[in-house]
Amino acid sequence: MFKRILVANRGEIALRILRACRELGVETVAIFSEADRGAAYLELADEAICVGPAKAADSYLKIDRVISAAEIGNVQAIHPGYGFLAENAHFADVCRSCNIEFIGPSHLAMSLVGDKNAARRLAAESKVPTVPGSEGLVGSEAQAVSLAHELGFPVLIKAAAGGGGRGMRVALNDLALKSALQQAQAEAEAAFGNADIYLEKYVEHPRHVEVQVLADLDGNVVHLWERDCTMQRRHQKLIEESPAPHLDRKTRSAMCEAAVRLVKAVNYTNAGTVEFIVDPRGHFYFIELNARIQVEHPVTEMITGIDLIKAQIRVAAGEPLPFKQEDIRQDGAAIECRINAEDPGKNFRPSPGVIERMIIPGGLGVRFDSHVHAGYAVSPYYDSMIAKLIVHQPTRREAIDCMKRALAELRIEGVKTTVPLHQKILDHPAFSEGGVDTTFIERTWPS
Ligand code: MV4
Repeated sequence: MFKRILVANRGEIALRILRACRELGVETVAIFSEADRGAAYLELADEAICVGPAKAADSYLKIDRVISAAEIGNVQAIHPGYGFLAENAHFADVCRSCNIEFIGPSHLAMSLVGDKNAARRLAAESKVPTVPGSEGLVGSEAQAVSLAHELGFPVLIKAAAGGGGRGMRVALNDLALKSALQQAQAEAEAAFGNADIYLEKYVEHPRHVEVQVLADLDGNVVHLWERDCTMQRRHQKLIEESPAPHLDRKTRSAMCEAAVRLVKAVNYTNAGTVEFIVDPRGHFYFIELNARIQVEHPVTEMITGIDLIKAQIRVAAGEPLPFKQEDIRQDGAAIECRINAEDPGKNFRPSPGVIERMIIPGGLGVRFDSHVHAGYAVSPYYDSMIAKLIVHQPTRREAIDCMKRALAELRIEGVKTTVPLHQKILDHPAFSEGGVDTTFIERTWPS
Protein backbone atom coordinates (compact mmCIF):
# COMPACT_ATOMS: atom_id res chain seq x y z
CA MET A 1 0.00 0.00 0.00
CA PHE A 2 1.06 3.61 -0.57
CA LYS A 3 2.51 5.46 2.41
CA ARG A 4 1.37 8.91 1.28
CA ILE A 5 -0.83 10.24 -1.54
CA LEU A 6 -1.72 13.65 -2.99
CA VAL A 7 -5.38 14.57 -3.36
CA ALA A 8 -5.49 16.65 -6.55
CA ASN A 9 -8.97 18.05 -6.12
CA ARG A 10 -11.14 20.20 -3.86
CA GLY A 11 -14.53 20.22 -2.12
CA GLU A 12 -16.62 17.17 -1.36
CA ILE A 13 -14.57 14.71 -3.45
CA ALA A 14 -11.31 15.86 -1.82
CA LEU A 15 -12.94 15.25 1.57
CA ARG A 16 -14.26 11.86 0.39
CA ILE A 17 -10.73 10.79 -0.64
CA LEU A 18 -9.17 12.14 2.60
CA ARG A 19 -11.64 10.07 4.61
CA ALA A 20 -10.85 6.88 2.65
CA CYS A 21 -7.11 7.45 3.10
CA ARG A 22 -7.46 7.95 6.86
CA GLU A 23 -9.28 4.63 7.15
CA LEU A 24 -6.61 2.92 5.03
CA GLY A 25 -3.82 4.37 7.17
CA VAL A 26 -2.47 6.29 4.17
CA GLU A 27 -1.03 9.77 4.80
CA THR A 28 -2.40 12.61 2.70
CA VAL A 29 -1.25 15.81 1.07
CA ALA A 30 -4.05 18.15 0.01
CA ILE A 31 -3.69 20.94 -2.52
CA PHE A 32 -5.66 24.17 -2.43
CA SER A 33 -6.09 27.39 -4.39
CA GLU A 34 -6.16 30.86 -2.81
CA ALA A 35 -9.98 30.65 -2.94
CA ASP A 36 -9.96 27.47 -0.83
CA ARG A 37 -7.30 28.58 1.65
CA GLY A 38 -8.48 27.85 5.21
CA ALA A 39 -11.26 25.43 4.16
CA ALA A 40 -12.10 23.10 7.06
CA TYR A 41 -11.66 19.84 5.11
CA LEU A 42 -7.99 20.72 4.51
CA GLU A 43 -7.39 20.19 8.24
CA LEU A 44 -8.07 16.48 7.69
CA ALA A 45 -4.97 16.19 5.49
CA ASP A 46 -1.51 15.62 6.95
CA GLU A 47 -0.20 18.48 4.84
CA ALA A 48 -1.79 21.11 2.57
CA ILE A 49 0.02 22.92 -0.22
CA CYS A 50 -1.16 25.98 -2.12
CA VAL A 51 -1.01 25.51 -5.89
CA GLY A 52 -2.01 28.98 -7.05
CA PRO A 53 -4.78 31.51 -7.51
CA ALA A 54 -8.54 30.94 -7.46
CA LYS A 55 -8.91 30.38 -11.20
CA ALA A 56 -8.77 26.61 -11.77
CA ALA A 57 -6.71 27.06 -14.95
CA ASP A 58 -3.97 28.63 -12.78
CA SER A 59 -4.13 26.10 -9.92
CA TYR A 60 -6.07 22.79 -9.90
CA LEU A 61 -5.60 22.39 -13.66
CA LYS A 62 -1.94 23.36 -13.77
CA ILE A 63 0.03 20.15 -14.22
CA ASP A 64 3.43 21.63 -13.31
CA ARG A 65 2.08 23.04 -10.03
CA VAL A 66 0.25 19.85 -9.06
CA ILE A 67 3.35 17.75 -9.83
CA SER A 68 5.50 20.21 -7.83
CA ALA A 69 3.16 19.80 -4.85
CA ALA A 70 3.45 16.01 -5.21
CA GLU A 71 7.28 16.29 -5.20
CA ILE A 72 7.32 18.69 -2.23
CA GLY A 73 4.79 16.52 -0.37
CA ASN A 74 6.86 13.40 -1.13
CA VAL A 75 3.88 11.26 -2.20
CA GLN A 76 3.86 7.94 -4.11
CA ALA A 77 0.51 8.48 -5.81
CA ILE A 78 -2.05 11.09 -6.89
CA HIS A 79 -5.81 10.71 -6.67
CA PRO A 80 -7.38 13.10 -9.21
CA GLY A 81 -11.04 12.83 -8.07
CA TYR A 82 -13.44 13.91 -10.87
CA GLY A 83 -13.25 16.92 -13.17
CA PHE A 84 -10.02 18.99 -13.30
CA LEU A 85 -7.19 16.60 -14.35
CA ALA A 86 -9.09 13.34 -13.81
CA GLU A 87 -9.44 12.41 -17.51
CA ASN A 88 -6.33 14.13 -18.79
CA ALA A 89 -4.22 11.36 -20.38
CA HIS A 90 -1.25 13.72 -20.67
CA PHE A 91 -1.36 14.31 -16.90
CA ALA A 92 -1.49 10.55 -16.24
CA ASP A 93 1.54 10.16 -18.50
CA VAL A 94 3.44 12.95 -16.71
CA CYS A 95 2.72 11.23 -13.38
CA ARG A 96 4.12 7.98 -14.80
CA SER A 97 7.27 9.69 -16.06
CA CYS A 98 7.77 11.24 -12.59
CA ASN A 99 7.38 7.79 -10.95
CA ILE A 100 4.16 8.86 -9.26
CA GLU A 101 1.26 6.41 -9.47
CA PHE A 102 -1.85 7.95 -11.06
CA ILE A 103 -4.90 6.50 -9.27
CA GLY A 104 -6.93 5.74 -12.37
CA PRO A 105 -6.48 3.93 -15.69
CA SER A 106 -3.20 3.97 -17.63
CA HIS A 107 -2.66 6.98 -19.88
CA LEU A 108 -2.99 4.61 -22.86
CA ALA A 109 -6.42 3.28 -21.86
CA MET A 110 -7.47 6.83 -21.01
CA SER A 111 -6.50 8.32 -24.35
CA LEU A 112 -8.14 5.37 -26.13
CA VAL A 113 -11.53 5.89 -24.45
CA GLY A 114 -11.11 9.68 -24.62
CA ASP A 115 -11.55 9.28 -28.38
CA LYS A 116 -15.30 8.63 -28.40
CA ASN A 117 -15.22 7.42 -31.99
CA ALA A 118 -12.46 4.88 -31.21
CA ALA A 119 -14.36 3.75 -28.09
CA ARG A 120 -17.46 3.23 -30.24
CA ARG A 121 -15.49 1.12 -32.73
CA LEU A 122 -13.97 -0.97 -29.94
CA ALA A 123 -17.41 -1.46 -28.40
CA ALA A 124 -18.79 -2.74 -31.70
CA GLU A 125 -15.79 -5.10 -32.05
CA SER A 126 -16.53 -6.40 -28.52
CA LYS A 127 -20.16 -7.13 -29.44
CA VAL A 128 -21.36 -4.26 -27.26
CA PRO A 129 -24.46 -2.72 -28.88
CA THR A 130 -23.77 0.73 -30.37
CA VAL A 131 -26.26 3.19 -31.88
CA PRO A 132 -26.56 2.75 -35.68
CA GLY A 133 -24.32 5.38 -37.26
CA SER A 134 -21.13 6.10 -39.16
CA GLU A 135 -18.39 3.52 -39.35
CA GLY A 136 -15.65 5.79 -38.09
CA LEU A 137 -15.31 9.51 -38.68
CA VAL A 138 -17.43 11.46 -41.13
CA GLY A 139 -15.13 12.57 -43.95
CA SER A 140 -17.39 14.80 -46.04
CA GLU A 141 -20.72 16.52 -46.22
CA ALA A 142 -21.87 14.20 -49.00
CA GLN A 143 -21.03 11.16 -46.85
CA ALA A 144 -22.97 12.60 -43.91
CA VAL A 145 -26.03 13.31 -46.06
CA SER A 146 -26.12 9.87 -47.63
CA LEU A 147 -25.61 8.20 -44.24
CA ALA A 148 -28.40 10.30 -42.68
CA HIS A 149 -30.72 9.09 -45.47
CA GLU A 150 -29.80 5.49 -44.67
CA LEU A 151 -30.33 5.98 -40.92
CA GLY A 152 -33.32 8.25 -41.21
CA PHE A 153 -33.62 11.62 -39.47
CA PRO A 154 -33.16 12.79 -36.77
CA VAL A 155 -29.43 12.16 -36.57
CA LEU A 156 -26.91 13.29 -33.99
CA ILE A 157 -23.48 14.75 -34.79
CA LYS A 158 -20.93 14.04 -32.07
CA ALA A 159 -17.36 15.29 -31.59
CA ALA A 160 -14.76 12.49 -31.28
CA ALA A 161 -13.05 14.54 -28.55
CA GLY A 162 -16.37 15.46 -26.90
CA GLY A 163 -18.31 13.59 -24.25
CA GLY A 164 -20.86 14.37 -21.57
CA GLY A 165 -23.04 16.06 -24.19
CA ARG A 166 -20.45 18.64 -25.21
CA GLY A 167 -20.24 19.26 -28.93
CA MET A 168 -23.43 17.37 -29.85
CA ARG A 169 -25.90 18.57 -32.47
CA VAL A 170 -29.22 17.12 -33.63
CA ALA A 171 -30.20 17.47 -37.29
CA LEU A 172 -33.76 16.98 -38.53
CA ASN A 173 -33.23 17.30 -42.31
CA ASP A 174 -30.65 17.74 -45.12
CA LEU A 175 -30.41 21.49 -44.86
CA ALA A 176 -30.06 21.48 -41.06
CA LEU A 177 -27.50 18.67 -41.29
CA LYS A 178 -25.24 20.68 -43.59
CA SER A 179 -25.12 23.72 -41.32
CA ALA A 180 -24.96 21.58 -38.14
CA LEU A 181 -21.89 19.77 -39.56
CA GLN A 182 -20.06 23.05 -40.11
CA GLN A 183 -21.01 24.32 -36.67
CA ALA A 184 -20.14 21.07 -34.90
CA GLN A 185 -16.72 20.93 -36.59
CA ALA A 186 -15.92 24.58 -35.77
CA GLU A 187 -17.09 24.12 -32.18
CA ALA A 188 -15.11 20.91 -31.70
CA GLU A 189 -11.98 22.54 -33.15
CA ALA A 190 -12.37 25.53 -30.79
CA ALA A 191 -13.27 23.49 -27.69
CA PHE A 192 -10.99 20.45 -28.08
CA GLY A 193 -8.48 21.39 -30.81
CA ASN A 194 -9.91 18.46 -32.79
CA ALA A 195 -12.61 18.86 -35.45
CA ASP A 196 -13.23 15.11 -35.88
CA ILE A 197 -16.91 14.19 -35.82
CA TYR A 198 -19.05 11.08 -36.26
CA LEU A 199 -22.74 10.47 -36.80
CA GLU A 200 -25.37 8.45 -34.94
CA LYS A 201 -29.08 7.91 -35.31
CA TYR A 202 -30.69 10.15 -32.67
CA VAL A 203 -32.38 7.92 -30.08
CA GLU A 204 -35.49 9.78 -28.93
CA HIS A 205 -36.76 9.77 -25.32
CA PRO A 206 -33.83 7.80 -23.95
CA ARG A 207 -33.07 6.84 -20.40
CA HIS A 208 -29.49 7.16 -19.21
CA VAL A 209 -28.16 4.05 -17.48
CA GLU A 210 -24.49 3.51 -16.65
CA VAL A 211 -22.56 0.51 -15.31
CA GLN A 212 -19.87 0.86 -12.63
CA VAL A 213 -16.81 -1.29 -13.24
CA LEU A 214 -13.64 -2.05 -11.30
CA ALA A 215 -10.54 -3.64 -12.79
CA ASP A 216 -7.24 -4.59 -11.16
CA LEU A 217 -3.75 -4.82 -12.66
CA ASP A 218 -3.99 -8.63 -12.95
CA GLY A 219 -6.83 -8.47 -15.50
CA ASN A 220 -9.69 -9.14 -13.07
CA VAL A 221 -12.76 -7.10 -14.03
CA VAL A 222 -16.07 -6.88 -12.18
CA HIS A 223 -19.17 -4.73 -12.55
CA LEU A 224 -21.00 -3.18 -9.59
CA TRP A 225 -24.37 -3.03 -11.32
CA GLU A 226 -25.99 0.04 -12.83
CA ARG A 227 -27.07 3.57 -11.96
CA ASP A 228 -29.96 5.39 -13.57
CA CYS A 229 -29.04 9.03 -14.21
CA THR A 230 -31.99 9.96 -16.39
CA MET A 231 -33.11 12.84 -14.16
CA GLN A 232 -30.93 15.62 -15.53
CA ARG A 233 -31.21 19.15 -16.83
CA ARG A 234 -28.94 20.44 -19.60
CA HIS A 235 -26.54 17.51 -19.11
CA GLN A 236 -26.30 18.25 -15.37
CA LYS A 237 -27.46 15.24 -13.41
CA LEU A 238 -29.87 16.06 -10.56
CA ILE A 239 -30.81 12.66 -9.14
CA GLU A 240 -29.15 9.26 -9.57
CA GLU A 241 -30.34 5.90 -8.33
CA SER A 242 -29.68 2.18 -8.29
CA PRO A 243 -31.18 -0.18 -9.31
CA ALA A 244 -32.49 1.46 -12.49
CA PRO A 245 -36.30 1.36 -12.42
CA HIS A 246 -38.05 -0.78 -15.06
CA LEU A 247 -34.88 -2.53 -16.17
CA ASP A 248 -35.66 -6.22 -16.53
CA ARG A 249 -33.22 -8.82 -15.23
CA LYS A 250 -32.12 -9.98 -18.66
CA THR A 251 -31.41 -6.47 -19.93
CA ARG A 252 -29.55 -5.60 -16.71
CA SER A 253 -27.32 -8.68 -16.99
CA ALA A 254 -26.69 -8.14 -20.70
CA MET A 255 -25.73 -4.50 -20.10
CA CYS A 256 -23.44 -5.27 -17.17
CA GLU A 257 -21.75 -8.11 -19.07
CA ALA A 258 -21.30 -5.87 -22.12
CA ALA A 259 -19.61 -3.26 -19.91
CA VAL A 260 -17.16 -5.85 -18.58
CA ARG A 261 -16.35 -7.06 -22.13
CA LEU A 262 -15.52 -3.53 -23.24
CA VAL A 263 -13.34 -2.85 -20.20
CA LYS A 264 -11.38 -6.04 -20.89
CA ALA A 265 -11.02 -5.16 -24.58
CA VAL A 266 -9.37 -1.81 -23.84
CA ASN A 267 -7.14 -3.11 -21.01
CA TYR A 268 -8.85 -0.63 -18.75
CA THR A 269 -7.85 -0.65 -15.07
CA ASN A 270 -9.14 1.01 -11.88
CA ALA A 271 -12.72 2.38 -11.57
CA GLY A 272 -14.70 3.34 -14.66
CA THR A 273 -18.24 3.88 -15.86
CA VAL A 274 -19.71 2.50 -19.05
CA GLU A 275 -22.51 4.80 -20.16
CA PHE A 276 -25.52 3.55 -22.12
CA ILE A 277 -28.76 5.00 -23.39
CA VAL A 278 -31.87 2.85 -23.21
CA ASP A 279 -34.62 3.48 -25.76
CA PRO A 280 -38.34 3.28 -24.91
CA ARG A 281 -38.42 -0.35 -26.12
CA GLY A 282 -35.73 -1.29 -23.59
CA HIS A 283 -32.87 -1.69 -26.09
CA PHE A 284 -29.55 -0.39 -24.79
CA TYR A 285 -26.69 1.23 -26.70
CA PHE A 286 -23.14 2.08 -25.63
CA ILE A 287 -22.38 5.82 -25.55
CA GLU A 288 -19.02 6.33 -23.84
CA LEU A 289 -16.64 5.01 -21.19
CA ASN A 290 -15.90 7.56 -18.45
CA ALA A 291 -12.37 7.10 -17.13
CA ARG A 292 -12.87 8.45 -13.61
CA ILE A 293 -14.69 7.98 -10.34
CA GLN A 294 -18.03 9.74 -10.80
CA VAL A 295 -19.96 12.17 -8.63
CA GLU A 296 -22.75 9.61 -8.24
CA HIS A 297 -20.51 6.72 -7.07
CA PRO A 298 -22.13 6.69 -3.57
CA VAL A 299 -25.38 5.10 -4.81
CA THR A 300 -23.33 2.12 -5.96
CA GLU A 301 -21.45 2.04 -2.65
CA MET A 302 -24.74 1.90 -0.74
CA ILE A 303 -26.24 -1.04 -2.64
CA THR A 304 -23.00 -3.06 -2.90
CA GLY A 305 -21.39 -2.12 0.43
CA ILE A 306 -18.10 -1.59 -1.45
CA ASP A 307 -16.02 1.55 -0.82
CA LEU A 308 -15.09 2.58 -4.35
CA ILE A 309 -12.43 5.11 -3.36
CA LYS A 310 -10.60 2.57 -1.20
CA ALA A 311 -10.90 0.05 -4.04
CA GLN A 312 -9.36 2.57 -6.46
CA ILE A 313 -6.41 3.18 -4.14
CA ARG A 314 -5.89 -0.53 -3.51
CA VAL A 315 -5.89 -1.58 -7.14
CA ALA A 316 -3.60 1.36 -8.06
CA ALA A 317 -1.19 0.03 -5.41
CA GLY A 318 -1.21 -3.33 -7.19
CA GLU A 319 -3.55 -5.24 -4.87
CA PRO A 320 -5.89 -7.71 -6.57
CA LEU A 321 -9.64 -7.17 -6.30
CA PRO A 322 -10.69 -8.82 -3.01
CA PHE A 323 -14.05 -10.02 -4.38
CA LYS A 324 -15.42 -12.01 -7.32
CA GLN A 325 -18.38 -11.04 -9.49
CA GLU A 326 -20.70 -13.47 -7.70
CA ASP A 327 -19.86 -11.84 -4.33
CA ILE A 328 -21.15 -8.43 -5.46
CA ARG A 329 -24.66 -7.82 -4.16
CA GLN A 330 -27.26 -5.31 -5.25
CA ASP A 331 -29.09 -4.80 -1.96
CA GLY A 332 -32.10 -2.52 -1.65
CA ALA A 333 -32.41 0.83 -3.39
CA ALA A 334 -30.27 3.96 -3.15
CA ILE A 335 -30.99 7.50 -4.38
CA GLU A 336 -28.73 10.53 -4.50
CA CYS A 337 -29.72 14.20 -4.84
CA ARG A 338 -27.00 16.60 -5.99
CA ILE A 339 -27.47 19.82 -4.09
CA ASN A 340 -26.18 22.85 -5.96
CA ALA A 341 -25.84 26.45 -4.76
CA GLU A 342 -28.00 27.73 -7.62
CA ASP A 343 -31.11 29.86 -7.86
CA PRO A 344 -33.97 27.86 -9.43
CA GLY A 345 -35.89 31.15 -9.74
CA LYS A 346 -33.13 32.65 -11.91
CA ASN A 347 -32.57 29.92 -14.48
CA PHE A 348 -30.26 28.02 -12.10
CA ARG A 349 -27.70 30.79 -12.02
CA PRO A 350 -24.94 30.02 -9.47
CA SER A 351 -25.71 31.45 -6.03
CA PRO A 352 -22.36 31.92 -4.27
CA GLY A 353 -22.14 33.46 -0.79
CA VAL A 354 -21.86 32.60 2.88
CA ILE A 355 -23.94 29.74 4.32
CA GLU A 356 -25.51 31.42 7.34
CA ARG A 357 -27.21 28.39 8.85
CA MET A 358 -27.10 24.69 8.10
CA ILE A 359 -28.79 21.62 9.55
CA ILE A 360 -27.80 18.23 8.19
CA PRO A 361 -30.36 15.39 8.08
CA GLY A 362 -29.60 12.01 9.62
CA GLY A 363 -31.18 8.75 10.66
CA LEU A 364 -31.01 5.19 9.36
CA GLY A 365 -29.87 4.98 5.75
CA VAL A 366 -29.08 8.68 5.33
CA ARG A 367 -25.66 9.82 4.10
CA PHE A 368 -24.57 13.42 3.55
CA ASP A 369 -21.33 13.93 1.58
CA SER A 370 -20.32 17.57 1.78
CA HIS A 371 -17.39 19.84 2.63
CA VAL A 372 -19.60 22.83 3.55
CA HIS A 373 -20.89 24.04 6.92
CA ALA A 374 -22.42 27.12 8.55
CA GLY A 375 -20.01 30.00 7.97
CA TYR A 376 -18.58 28.46 4.77
CA ALA A 377 -18.29 30.85 1.83
CA VAL A 378 -19.41 29.16 -1.42
CA SER A 379 -16.94 30.36 -4.06
CA PRO A 380 -18.05 31.62 -7.47
CA TYR A 381 -14.94 30.07 -9.05
CA TYR A 382 -15.91 26.40 -9.04
CA ASP A 383 -18.76 24.01 -9.75
CA SER A 384 -21.85 24.94 -7.77
CA MET A 385 -22.40 21.47 -6.24
CA ILE A 386 -22.09 21.84 -2.44
CA ALA A 387 -23.48 18.53 -1.16
CA LYS A 388 -24.78 15.10 -2.06
CA LEU A 389 -27.62 13.64 -0.05
CA ILE A 390 -27.78 9.86 -0.39
CA VAL A 391 -30.34 7.46 1.06
CA HIS A 392 -30.42 3.66 1.17
CA GLN A 393 -33.56 1.65 1.95
CA PRO A 394 -34.93 -1.84 1.27
CA THR A 395 -37.16 -0.68 -1.60
CA ARG A 396 -37.35 2.24 -4.06
CA ARG A 397 -40.64 3.38 -2.52
CA GLU A 398 -39.02 3.56 0.92
CA ALA A 399 -35.96 5.30 -0.52
CA ILE A 400 -38.16 8.01 -2.06
CA ASP A 401 -40.02 8.53 1.24
CA CYS A 402 -36.73 8.62 3.14
CA MET A 403 -35.28 11.16 0.70
CA LYS A 404 -38.37 13.37 1.06
CA ARG A 405 -38.04 13.21 4.84
CA ALA A 406 -34.30 13.99 4.70
CA LEU A 407 -34.78 16.92 2.29
CA ALA A 408 -37.44 18.33 4.61
CA GLU A 409 -34.97 18.21 7.53
CA LEU A 410 -32.14 19.80 5.57
CA ARG A 411 -31.64 23.55 6.13
CA ILE A 412 -29.20 25.56 4.06
CA GLU A 413 -29.62 29.32 4.50
CA GLY A 414 -27.66 32.19 2.97
CA VAL A 415 -27.38 30.73 -0.53
CA LYS A 416 -30.15 29.53 -2.86
CA THR A 417 -30.14 25.80 -3.57
CA THR A 418 -31.70 23.23 -5.89
CA VAL A 419 -33.48 21.54 -2.93
CA PRO A 420 -36.95 22.87 -3.92
CA LEU A 421 -36.53 21.32 -7.38
CA HIS A 422 -35.55 17.98 -5.84
CA GLN A 423 -38.66 18.11 -3.69
CA LYS A 424 -40.84 18.82 -6.73
CA ILE A 425 -39.29 15.89 -8.63
CA LEU A 426 -39.73 13.48 -5.68
CA ASP A 427 -43.37 14.54 -5.37
CA HIS A 428 -44.04 14.01 -9.08
CA PRO A 429 -46.00 10.84 -9.96
CA ALA A 430 -43.85 10.25 -13.07
CA PHE A 431 -40.75 9.96 -10.89
CA SER A 432 -42.46 7.68 -8.36
CA GLU A 433 -43.59 5.53 -11.25
CA GLY A 434 -40.00 5.47 -12.54
CA GLY A 435 -40.89 6.06 -16.16
CA VAL A 436 -39.21 9.34 -17.05
CA ASP A 437 -36.78 10.01 -19.91
CA THR A 438 -33.95 12.56 -20.22
CA THR A 439 -36.34 15.27 -21.45
CA PHE A 440 -38.54 15.11 -18.31
CA ILE A 441 -37.33 18.30 -16.56
CA GLU A 442 -37.50 20.54 -19.63
CA ARG A 443 -40.93 19.12 -20.62
CA THR A 444 -42.44 19.31 -17.12
CA TRP A 445 -41.08 22.70 -16.07
CA PRO A 446 -40.31 24.57 -19.34
CA SER A 447 -39.22 27.72 -17.48
C1 MV4 B 1 -27.31 10.33 -27.52
C2 MV4 B 1 -28.69 10.63 -27.37
C3 MV4 B 1 -29.56 10.16 -28.32
N1 MV4 B 1 -29.10 9.47 -29.37
N2 MV4 B 1 -26.90 9.61 -28.58
C4 MV4 B 1 -25.74 13.07 -23.94
C5 MV4 B 1 -24.56 12.91 -23.05
C6 MV4 B 1 -23.63 12.09 -23.85
N3 MV4 B 1 -22.85 11.28 -22.99
C7 MV4 B 1 -24.50 11.29 -24.75
N4 MV4 B 1 -25.77 11.93 -24.78
C8 MV4 B 1 -26.76 11.52 -25.59
N5 MV4 B 1 -26.41 10.76 -26.65
C9 MV4 B 1 -27.80 9.21 -29.48
N6 MV4 B 1 -27.39 8.53 -30.56
C10 MV4 B 1 -29.08 11.38 -26.28
C11 MV4 B 1 -28.12 11.84 -25.39
C12 MV4 B 1 -28.64 12.65 -24.34
C13 MV4 B 1 -28.55 12.30 -23.03
C14 MV4 B 1 -27.92 11.13 -22.63
C15 MV4 B 1 -27.82 10.81 -21.31
C16 MV4 B 1 -28.35 11.66 -20.35
C17 MV4 B 1 -28.96 12.81 -20.72
C18 MV4 B 1 -29.06 13.15 -22.04
C19 MV4 B 1 -29.72 14.33 -22.39
C20 MV4 B 1 -29.82 14.66 -23.68
C21 MV4 B 1 -29.28 13.85 -24.66
